[in-house]
Amino acid sequence: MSAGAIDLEMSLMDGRHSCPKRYILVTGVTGTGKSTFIANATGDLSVEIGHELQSKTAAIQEVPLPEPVNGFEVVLVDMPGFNDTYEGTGLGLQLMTEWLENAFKNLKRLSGIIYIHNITDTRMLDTTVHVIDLLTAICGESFAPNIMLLSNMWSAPKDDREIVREKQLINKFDFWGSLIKNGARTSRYHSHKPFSEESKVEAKDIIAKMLQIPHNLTQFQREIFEQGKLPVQTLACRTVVTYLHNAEAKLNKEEQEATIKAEEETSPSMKFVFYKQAERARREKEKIRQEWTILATAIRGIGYVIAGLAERAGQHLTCGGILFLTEAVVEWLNGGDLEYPE
Ligand SMILES: Nc1nc2c(ncn2[C@@H]2O[C@H](COP(=O)(O)OP(=O)(O)OP(=O)(O)O)[C@@H](O)[C@H]2O)c(=O)[nH]1
Ligand SMILES: [Mg+2]
Repeated sequence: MSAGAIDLEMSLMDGRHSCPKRYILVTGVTGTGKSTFIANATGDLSVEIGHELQSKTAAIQEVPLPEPVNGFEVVLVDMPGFNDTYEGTGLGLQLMTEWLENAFKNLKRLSGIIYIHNITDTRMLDTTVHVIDLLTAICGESFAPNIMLLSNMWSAPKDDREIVREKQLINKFDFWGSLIKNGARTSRYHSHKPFSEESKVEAKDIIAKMLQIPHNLTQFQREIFEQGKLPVQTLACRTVVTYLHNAEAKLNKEEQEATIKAEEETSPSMKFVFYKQAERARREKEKIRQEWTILATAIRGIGYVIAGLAERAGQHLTCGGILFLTEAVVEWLNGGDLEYPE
């Protein structure tokens, strides 16, 4: 943004604020240290930090920094973490997209998104890859320079395996590679001592780097407000729908295979093991159904699409179970033959 634009923005202020305001979203998989980063940066002791396995932040919280950074008043937005499984995917999408819609309407200027990754994680889970896909879908290519991929929880003394992992994150296209190719930046956060001066200075340096880039609109905001799409028609929603659909198809296969093995097995102990596997797949599928319910009620337009498709196909579609229904939704979202229900 030009100096003139900043001057204009400042002249429009209501006097309560002495400098322009910028928002920075902090997101990532649950438990990676989003709230800790925000608490360290702001010194706000009321930010809830989780020390148990369960996700801690359940709602979005906006936390202002006590003093300006590089001439900007900064508000950090604590996002609930995406879970290690598909649980919470619908809610995560709902909260983030609702915040982005409201931000656009209320002229909240988004400087960028900090995506936190725990460098001690030894494996990239499907969910972690999905969260990056979703972030990419929400942001789009033109917002990539506003993304900071931040690794934290670095060991002291240095552990070479973490450096190797960082290289993989950067180089693999499915991980951070494609975002970096489009201009996303990376940084490390070492903060070993929560609320120490050192961790505060480090967090502020990262925030200052975010503020060097002009504020921007995400792809989701452009799709809704510039292209007039419904949330259900956005790339973000399509990404989640396809993810849930694929996860459900995989579990269906697992359940069927385990059931067949259990029936064919002669050893009672192995029979038991296979029945347990089938049971686990059924329970996981139940969680996906709950995510569908959340999406159907939360994402404007999706309930309408599902109801319309079900009505057009009549009993046939609904009798086949949710998988068949989601196949129809996925096909519709991906521009298949099915037309938008009348
Ligand atoms: N060693 C180390 N521990 C950290 C760091 N950041 C966070 N933690 C610990 O990680 C745990 C989870 O931290 P939170 O900040 O609550 O994580 P979150 O990402 O906000 O979690 P959700 O809100 O559940 O998504 C806490 O026990 C923190 O003390 C870090 O940089 N280094
Ligand atoms: Mg949190």
